[in-house]
Amino acid sequence: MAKKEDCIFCKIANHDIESDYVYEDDLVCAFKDMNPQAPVHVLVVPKDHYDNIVDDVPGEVLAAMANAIKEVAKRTGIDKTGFRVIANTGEAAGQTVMHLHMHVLGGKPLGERII
Ligand code: IU
Repeated sequence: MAKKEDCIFCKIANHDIESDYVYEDDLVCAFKDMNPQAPVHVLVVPKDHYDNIVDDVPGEVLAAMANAIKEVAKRTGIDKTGFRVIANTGEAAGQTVMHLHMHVLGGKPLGERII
């Protein structure tokens, strides 16, 4: 599998650093954000390294991420109450960790929409 040296999410996704995991399969894992912005704030990341969604991400990895979002929603109960999925892409959009990840946020009213 393609890992990137010194990438914190590569380390978390492959258990070189342990985290609070919510879901895992062969291609992706989901763990709790260390600085939660909502009662449920989980990050879904691929185990292989991709900088972001503009990178050459295989369809099966994108499908696994979509399935992981659904599993996270079911396991945390936000499938019933509603949630938001965000992928900050590139520095101008506020991406701070350059390993593809999707934020799954829920468990409270999420306030203003930007679209
Ligand atoms: P961003 O979209 O790249 O800004 O999101 C990065 C997120 O990763 C942010 O919400 C951090 O709190 C979170 N995070 C984390 O959960 N664990 C870490 O070790 C690091 C960042 I570094």
